Formats: sequence, C-alpha cells, structure tokens
Amino acid sequence: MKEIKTIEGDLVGGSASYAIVVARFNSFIVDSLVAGAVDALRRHGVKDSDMTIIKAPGAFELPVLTRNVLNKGSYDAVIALGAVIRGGTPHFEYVAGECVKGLSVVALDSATPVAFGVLTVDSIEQAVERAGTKAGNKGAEAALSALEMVNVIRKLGA
Ligand code: INI
Repeated sequence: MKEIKTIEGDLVGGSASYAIVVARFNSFIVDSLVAGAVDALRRHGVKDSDMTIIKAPGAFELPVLTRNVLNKGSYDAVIALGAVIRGGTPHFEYVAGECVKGLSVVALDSATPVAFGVLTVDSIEQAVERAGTKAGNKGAEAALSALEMVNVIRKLGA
C-alpha cells in the first residue's frame, strides 16, 4: 500500500513570535497560567524576545484585544489566557460564552492560531487544579498547542 502523506507540527520553537493575551481578572489564578505558558515556550526553544504579554481587564475583553493585537502587530499566534469562575448569577455564562465565541471568530477571520487557555470552572478549587497543580497547567497546554499550530501551518506551504 502507498504510504499516506501526513503533515503535523512539531514542538520546536523557531523564528515565530507569540502574543500572550491575558485577562487580569482573577489574577491570582491567571498569573500561574501565564507562568506555565512562558515556561512551556521557553522549554521548547522560544526566546523571550519572541514573546509579548498583553493585558486586558477581563475575559470578556480578550476577543477585541486579540483582534487589535493581530491587526497592529506581527504575531504568528496568540495564546489567550484567563479564568472565568462561576458565581451565583448568570454572569459567568455571558462572560465565558462571549469570550470563546469571540476568540473563535478572531481566529477564523485572521487565519491565525488563537489558543484557548481560558479556564471556565465552577469553583476556585477547580481553577487552582488547572493552574499548575493536580490537573496540570492549562496555560502551558495552550502555549504548546499554539507552537504546534504555527509549525503545522508553516509546513502546509512547504
Ligand atoms: N472576567 C473574568 O475574566 N473572569 C470572571 O470570572 C469574571 N466574572 O465572573 O465576572 C469576569 N468578569 C469581568 C468581565 O470579563 C469584563 O471585564 C467586565 O464585564 C467589563 O466588561
């Protein structure tokens, strides 16, 4: 049987530049996501000079800030980080829903990878678990998916 051609991205940092777009709300959690993302990129060979951290007030603002970052800067990928934690009102649904919808639209419109590292959780405990404790670090996971996407997209043209 003929060999099937497979195209996939590796996790090796090269000349690409990354915008880490961060919601400041719940910063005690989000700071750990940022640290996880930066650490993951560094460990895979991305230079600090190829990373820029850009801050928004909350997760609701991440899509419009990301859109402006991509319009005005020259980034190969965005890593969007934040933490939306459920409270006693429907506010959570609106903030989380608009954040994910908006980031998807920006990614598709710009054809640029936008990794979704925004926690949407029911409790502070669940957030802590996903910010560098027993359920890993979702910031690091998002950073690696951005790295892989940059590399697979580059290979498509090769
Ligand atoms: N923003 C978050 O990033 N996380 C939250 O949990 C959150 N809650 O629950 O309110 C939150 N709200 C702020 C929102 O993102 C906007 O900044 C605000 O509504 C102003 O537009």
